[in-house]
Amino acid sequence: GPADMGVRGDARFVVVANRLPVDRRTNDDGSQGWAASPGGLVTALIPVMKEHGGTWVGWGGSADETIEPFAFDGFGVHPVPLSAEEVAEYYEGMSNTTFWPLYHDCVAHPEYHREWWESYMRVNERFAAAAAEVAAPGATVWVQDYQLQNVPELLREMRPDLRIGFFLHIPFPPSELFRQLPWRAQVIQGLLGADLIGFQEANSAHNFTSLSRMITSGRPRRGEIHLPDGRMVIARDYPISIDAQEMLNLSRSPQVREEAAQLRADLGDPEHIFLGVDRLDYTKGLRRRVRAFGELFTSGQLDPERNVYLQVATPTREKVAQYKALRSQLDEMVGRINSSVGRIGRSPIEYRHSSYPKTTLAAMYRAADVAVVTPLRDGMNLVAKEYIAAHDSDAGALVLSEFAGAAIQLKQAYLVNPYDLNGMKNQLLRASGDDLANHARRMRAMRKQVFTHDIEEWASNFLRDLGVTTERA
Ligand code: ADQ
Repeated sequence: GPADMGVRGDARFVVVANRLPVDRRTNDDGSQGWAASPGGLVTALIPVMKEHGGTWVGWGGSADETIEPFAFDGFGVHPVPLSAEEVAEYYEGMSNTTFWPLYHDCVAHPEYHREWWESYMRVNERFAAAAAEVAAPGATVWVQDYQLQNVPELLREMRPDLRIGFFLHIPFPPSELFRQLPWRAQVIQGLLGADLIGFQEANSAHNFTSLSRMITSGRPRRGEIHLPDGRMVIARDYPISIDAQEMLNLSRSPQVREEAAQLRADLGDPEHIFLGVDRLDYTKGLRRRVRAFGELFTSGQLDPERNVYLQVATPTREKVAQYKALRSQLDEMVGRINSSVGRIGRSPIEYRHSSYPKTTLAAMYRAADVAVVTPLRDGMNLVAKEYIAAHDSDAGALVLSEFAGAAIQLKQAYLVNPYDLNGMKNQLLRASGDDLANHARRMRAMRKQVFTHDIEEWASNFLRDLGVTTERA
């Protein structure tokens, strides 16, 4: 409000995200320092931060810890503290046990708790206040994702001079589901504080614009929402992507080539390697995927002597009950299948809980004959795009769920409905059995898509529409 007029930061570009773009690390001399977090969003936005004198506002990742703002690699880092109770209520609760399942078509049951919502709003206010503090007059602020949906409105109240963008990395659900949310009007209002709201898919943008009619009068057209105060908000799709060139360079490096050959040998030099790479999340369709492979191996339609299904699944959100249950269910399913179809020294399913460095991931993509990406619902799914960029051969195949945002861009994948087990089994067999000409045609088309529409294009398209020009390489 007017009380804080005149108190301004100097950042002309501000990113607000739940997490900071840096992780703690121990330097060679034993001192504590920071390193850029791996991941596409951080890689894409760091150049923009440097170019525009930016600051990143986010949580450092551990509870009850206060970190002073600092400069990192040419941009500002502005930490926001969270108490242990806020981590439980705002993050594990409202963000990951309410919004996450609700926005993924309720593939798990969302829980609604008033104290989680109150905590969510308090934390959103803290993030908004931090952004208001660091932003220069007339600066551009880009808010990221479902943990911070009320930041746009709260920030606009504090700083009406700012240009505010918001991007949702997960789907925005259809009205029949969204309307369950007891705080639905507040969330829509919160998002409408932005000038531009980006979604992964046109469908999500459409769901949001229709819902915004709860608040606005008149029928929104072409993603333009006209508010009673005369302001206009644009909602449209900006499908996210990856740094395809970086992934390809990595995959072609001698180290990764060697690691890929070693991996194939370690797996017993099978005819086909099927690969899954996921966070251990119930939206990723892991139970159904394992079941499909179990049936294929048991029936002999996939010969367990000549085929391997390699699944890496990084545990996440381990304090949330649904994730704990998923982990033990999968352990049990994989154990049961391997103990009945494998033989000593040879398991048809190789299942690992670890998180792997980028080079190992690239080696897996390079070695895999078939990548299997079968989420029940997914905003985009970057693994599908990473496989296409890294699999430097025409002889490869992608089995992809229709319910991943990526299916809109990767039309030449072997598309599946992950709820249809027989259909999925057939597509797995078809993908591995198809001839080279078919594989080549599909892989080339998808490669063209991923290399033309990379993460840099995603960021510059969004920022252009928000009124920021970036230097494109
Ligand atoms: P996620 O749900 O995390 O992202 P995804 O897009 O697949 O899903 O990204 C996962 C990333 O983690 C990939 O870059 C992958 O390489 C990496 N990863 C996964 N398992 C790993 C492992 N075992 N070891 C190392 N790395 C691993 C959310 C949305 C998605 C959306 C992205 C970006 O849910 O739909 O695509 O944000 O907007």
